[in-house]
Amino acid sequence: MSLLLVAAVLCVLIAWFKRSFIKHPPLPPGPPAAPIIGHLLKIPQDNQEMVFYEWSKQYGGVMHLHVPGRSMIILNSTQAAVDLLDKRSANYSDRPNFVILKMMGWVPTLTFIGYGKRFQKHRRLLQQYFSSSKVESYRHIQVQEARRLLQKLLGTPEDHNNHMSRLSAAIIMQIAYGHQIVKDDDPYIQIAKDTGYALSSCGPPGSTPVDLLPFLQYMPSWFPGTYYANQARKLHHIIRRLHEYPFDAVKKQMAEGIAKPSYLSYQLEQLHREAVDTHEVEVDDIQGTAGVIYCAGADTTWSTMSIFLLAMVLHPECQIKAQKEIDAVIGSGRLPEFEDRPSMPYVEACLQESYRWHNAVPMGVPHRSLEDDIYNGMFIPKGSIMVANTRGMSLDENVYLEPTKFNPTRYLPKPLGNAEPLPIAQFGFGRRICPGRHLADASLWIAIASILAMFNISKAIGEDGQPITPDVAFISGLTSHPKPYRCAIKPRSKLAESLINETNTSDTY
Ligand code: HEM
Ligand SMILES: *[C@@H]1O[C@H](CO)[C@@H](O)[C@H](O)[C@H]1NC(C)=O
Ligand SMILES: *[C@@H]1O[C@H](CO)[C@@H](O)[C@H](O)[C@H]1NC(C)=O
Ligand SMILES: *[C@@H]1O[C@H](CO)[C@@H](O)[C@H](O)[C@H]1NC(C)=O
Ligand SMILES: *[C@@H]1O[C@H](CO)[C@@H](O)[C@H](O)[C@H]1NC(C)=O
Ligand SMILES: CC(=O)N[C@H]1CO[C@H](CO)[C@@H](O)[C@@H]1O
Repeated sequence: MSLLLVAAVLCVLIAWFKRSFIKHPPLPPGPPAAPIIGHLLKIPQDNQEMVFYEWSKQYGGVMHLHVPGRSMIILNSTQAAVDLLDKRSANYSDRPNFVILKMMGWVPTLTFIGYGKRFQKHRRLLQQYFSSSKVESYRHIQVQEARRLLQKLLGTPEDHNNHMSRLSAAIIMQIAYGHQIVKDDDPYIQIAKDTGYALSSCGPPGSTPVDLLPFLQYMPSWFPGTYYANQARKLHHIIRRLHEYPFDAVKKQMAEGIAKPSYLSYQLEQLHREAVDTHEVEVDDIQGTAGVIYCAGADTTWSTMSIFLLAMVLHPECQIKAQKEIDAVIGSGRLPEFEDRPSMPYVEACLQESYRWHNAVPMGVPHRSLEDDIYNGMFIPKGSIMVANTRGMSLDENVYLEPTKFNPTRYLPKPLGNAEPLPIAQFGFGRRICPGRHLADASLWIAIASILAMFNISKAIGEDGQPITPDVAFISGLTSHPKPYRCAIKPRSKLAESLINETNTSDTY
């Protein structure tokens, strides 16, 4: 035991000496570090993105932090992220070793797979199914679910957060597993809840003590620092169920000839076809990619919806402008369709501004560098954890005027607007860029346009008769959600109400 500890300390020391005595250009700047433990105690557990953003004002767009055994490079400028993570993507697309998540049963899950053959295989499977042209063929599902959302918001507006969660999950589950949620005791709802619980009980992804000192995973449960390893073992069955349940269900449906078209049924068919000549794609590749679609897609889309709605509560002037545009384009006798999208630049700007104003994934997912590199005269050591601080990029005053303000007009061409660039960081960078971005973007657009067309969103009225202004506050995590807030959601007119009532949302899928 103590031998292992000594070995670990030695490794850290050797790395430190190597860093200190081998000649190379200077590391990027960063706050003062303590010897050996570096910035370990300075990096906060919560709200890291805002702390990094504040530091970047002093230390610039590329910062270096040092924690035992590794270098962290924090990118606050979009330019630096594009230069490194996009343009030199081949050397920046590895991932850190997510020890805890892997122990929990997230194997093989694209988000956590290192750069290599398996990474490429999973990217290919997902990119094919979620390419921008392929995604157009899922539009009927998104339209249907957006309309169901309208009906739910009409019925129980105070439950808006659940309705938005359901919209995101329902779209994903139909596309990934061919499953339509009808009842509240649906097993998929339980799986989704359990997965959410498991993810929120396993510590900060990639930076628990066990992630930093992987030998801890082999220590007994009484050993200090092993808490999350024990959690991971305890929650393992939940994550395996997420992977196995849909897979087994679809396989059974296929055998009975009643499977609906879905990612799983498509890949299973391919598996049978390809099995004859190649064994390249295996069962756990299919389970892993099908699992990651739900996990990477549902929560992120939901959070972005919730950010949009919060912005609308706080900015009635934007809402009125968007509604005027919608009325001018589609009138009041029908609901928005995807074909209307190009005719509505302001609604588009509202969606883009929701991506920028607050980010569902405020620090992206860390990459890891594969080679020593030099950028603008700064040394970036091989194996650095690369953090693209999306939040910092959204708040960059060199790019966005009054960046904390929700102001869709900023994107419109001059003289109407300020011709500021659309945000790009929200979906990540390079070979790791979110493969679900086209799907997410379309789900969000149709939901947002439909809500704006039919409802007025405003502050809820409190018991004292005064409007309640919701806090702009977030729950931190890999995916960050607005803290639950109240608001009023009312149909814009009797006509709107009957239009929602009369929409046929029975199963057309
Ligand atoms: C608004 C919704 C979404 C946001 C904000 C979002 C954001 C992100 C971000 C920031 C990353 C990390 C990129 C990087 O490492 O540079 C990512 C990765 C990923 N996303 Fe999304 N995403 C969303 C929706 C979706 C959807 C709907 C799907 C599924 C169809 C999906 C599947 C994935 C997968 C599989 C990865 C891992 C990619 C890899 O490691 O190579 N995401 N997403
Ligand atoms: C990756 O790193 C290697 C070795 O340093 C270098 O030769 C190569 O040009 C780099 N590739 C990119 C895309 O930067
Ligand atoms: C919706 O909002 C608009 C603009 O604020 C207002 O004129 C209209 O009366 C509202 N409609 C309802 C039904 O509250
Ligand atoms: C819409 O349906 C609800 C509930 O079924 C009903 O109370 C309401 O009167 C209907 N509104 C219109 C305009 O049809
Ligand atoms: C609703 O749509 C379904 C499927 O297209 C159809 O079978 C059903 O008759 C429709 N219901 C109404 C009331 O139009
Ligand atoms: C918000 C902030 O401080 N942004 C900085 C990010 O980095 C660039 C340099 O690339 C600085 O100019 C910004 O001020």
